Amino acid sequence: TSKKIQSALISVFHKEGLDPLVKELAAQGVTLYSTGGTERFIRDLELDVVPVEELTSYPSILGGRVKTLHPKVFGGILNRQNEASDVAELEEYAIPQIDLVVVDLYPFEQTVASGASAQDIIEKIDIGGISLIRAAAKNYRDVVCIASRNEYPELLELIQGQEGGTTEAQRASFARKAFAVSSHYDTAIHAYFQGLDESSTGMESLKLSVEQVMPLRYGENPHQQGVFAGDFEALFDQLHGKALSYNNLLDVDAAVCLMQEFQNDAPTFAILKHNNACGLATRDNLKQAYVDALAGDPVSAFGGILISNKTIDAATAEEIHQLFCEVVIAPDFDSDALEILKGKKNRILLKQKPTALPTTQVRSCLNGYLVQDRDNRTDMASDLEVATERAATAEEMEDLLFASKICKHTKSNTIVLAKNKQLLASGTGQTSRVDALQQAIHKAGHFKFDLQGAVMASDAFFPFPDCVEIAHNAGIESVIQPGGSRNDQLSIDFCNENRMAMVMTGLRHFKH
Ligand code: 93A
Repeated sequence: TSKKIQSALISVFHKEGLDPLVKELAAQGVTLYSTGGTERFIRDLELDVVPVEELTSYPSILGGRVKTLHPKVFGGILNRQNEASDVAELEEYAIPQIDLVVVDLYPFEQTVASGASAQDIIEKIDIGGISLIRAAAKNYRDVVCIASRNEYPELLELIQGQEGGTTEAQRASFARKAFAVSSHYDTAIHAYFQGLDESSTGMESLKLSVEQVMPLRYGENPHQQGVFAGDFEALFDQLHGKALSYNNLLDVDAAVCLMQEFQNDAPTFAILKHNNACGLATRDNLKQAYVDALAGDPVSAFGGILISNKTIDAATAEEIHQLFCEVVIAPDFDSDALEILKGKKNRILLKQKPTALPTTQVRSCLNGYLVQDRDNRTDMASDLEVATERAATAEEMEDLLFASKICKHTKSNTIVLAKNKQLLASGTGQTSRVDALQQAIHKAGHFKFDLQGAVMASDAFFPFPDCVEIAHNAGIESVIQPGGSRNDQLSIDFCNENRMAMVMTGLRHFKH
């Protein structure tokens, strides 16, 4: 059954969009209570409105910090209409029933994002508004809670509808959305304080300043709230495109770490999806590097994150423009390249500044954090130990080191296959190394790569000789791996019997 609204408390920071709703409420004879600015706004529409001070017989005090925080307000919202004692108490204390609460909170996140002073930010922590939302949403059986301007049209439609009111199911749905608002709001406040508090991570290098909380539309999925606590602008100039999402940020992080390995190399282009490289090539010119990176897996590249180690020129941009991609990162863009890439409205273009990333990494774990040094060791020719009778040729050696750099930045367990400084395929995030290899071989075959003479990189040692056997059968002739398994000799023996070259790095590169 539908319940008509007879009284409403309206307290909104942004007044835009409120007119149709309050006009309709007034037309239906709803008693409107309101706070300072909102009350003036409603009065200017020539509608009747009761100042909340009149309801509470108390002025707004402490510069507005306390205006709705009063038992007459909260009693009117929180009472249970099916509880005789509640109803009696309303009567006793002359508390009017409130059926609808409409709040638009102080813009905390926007104030943080604007780089305002700490004092201004603190003042934008809404107390009364969030309490009104929580109270009305808690009492959804009797009260409608509108905690966002986005819900105005829906409420308007309901009260204009045939029933002219709301059902309990509709009020429960508004309550759910209201708690999403309050949860998001408190998460943003928490993130802000976290940033101020060095001891929350224990690390100076991760200290975040006031400007460093970036609101996100949502977390990893639309039903998850999220913010980014970090100084994005210290690392990038965003030249174009929509706001970055949680997943974009993770991909950008993966892309930047991967490309750092190729910083001083010839033109190199990488394409990532779900934080892993699905294409990467080093060439004499950037356009060719892009074309050969794309060839690695043109299917996965759709919607991917692109990164280059050199300024993107028009010829490369023309090629990129053919692809639907989320983000393009480069140290710079030629102006004509920029014009071409701006051809897609949402495409995010990031100019990477030469600022280094922090040397420590943090992630949440159980009820705390895991903190570690970055994996900043890159396998070098001088570190390698040749394990087999046949040494890798100079060309193979280049490909082995090339593959090992990609391997280091791919989710474990991983196997990377490469040839002529092109990523042919990889197996990513598998629970067994054999699965990772099989996946890589399958993918390479799917995209018609000939694996004859290709190299294989593994992020961790081979516990059994099965991987080198499978690799050999696929045409792979040289291998780079950390070594250190008690069964290393079995893999080495197999390589020797089959003229394969194997080098050991002594460095494991798990990435989870
Ligand atoms: O400073 S508050 O936390 N103290 C309160 O008692 C209070 N009640 C409502 N802020 C409070 N509000 C907020 O005021 C609302 O959430 C809304 O954002 C704003 C509306 O103020 P006005 O109607 O004066 O523009």
